[in-house]
Amino acid sequence: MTTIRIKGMSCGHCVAAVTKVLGAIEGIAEIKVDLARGEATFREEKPVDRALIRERIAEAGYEVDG
Ligand SMILES: [Cu+2]
Repeated sequence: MTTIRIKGMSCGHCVAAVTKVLGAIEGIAEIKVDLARGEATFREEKPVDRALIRERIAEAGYEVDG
């Protein structure tokens, strides 16, 4: 599993939005977003470009940290 830190999530709506964004990226599966930890964990069915993840998360109004 892969874990990334995401800044800017503050409620269940944010969790749903981030989950949806990640779910729309080909190769990402089994997404779990932890609001309290500010983290998203998922399985990569194939290598996924980190820059793409960063870009899509930013488009939704959040920031991948690190
Ligand atoms: Cu929110």
